[in-house]
Amino acid sequence: MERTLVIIKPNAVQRELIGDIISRFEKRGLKIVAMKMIVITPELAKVHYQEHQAKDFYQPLIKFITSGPSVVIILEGDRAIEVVRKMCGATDPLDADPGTIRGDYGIRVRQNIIHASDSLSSAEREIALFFSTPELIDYKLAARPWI
Ligand code: IDP
Ligand code: MG
Repeated sequence: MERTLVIIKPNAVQRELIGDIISRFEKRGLKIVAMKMIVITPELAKVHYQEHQAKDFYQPLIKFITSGPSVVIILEGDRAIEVVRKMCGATDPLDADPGTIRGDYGIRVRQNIIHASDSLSSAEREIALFFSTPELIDYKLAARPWI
């Protein structure tokens, strides 16, 4: 069972898409292990997006991701990292297939609605960055065997 980190970005919160996005993950059979609303600090954003430090979109990206509340979620499920990335769609919403989150709600690459971890190592790094161990909730979902 894998875990992945999702961030519902500030523009999706402002557009009142939180419920819709979370609903997609619940319906798919992914389990919410942790969830909170936070305003991401510039310090945290810089570490989270450190791989993009040299890119021309880095500074505007940091400004955007810290511009208002985000919702940060840990999802758990079989091959959760790949499943959630597929549900998000391509990085540029213009390339994202209809039916994906970015393909349905996004139009601009910076404001592409959602972040999802792209590998096992990123997921582990990002989960540790945004959550402390006691924030991860250990519980059973009754419908699990039916997923
Ligand atoms: P990902 O979110 O699909 O993993 P990355 O390449 O890791 O895509 O880029 C991180 C984030 O940086 C994207 O989600 C998007 O918000 C932003 N971004 C990526 N490429 C561009 C660009 O060319 N212009 C502006 N923003 C970009
Ligand atoms: Mg990425």
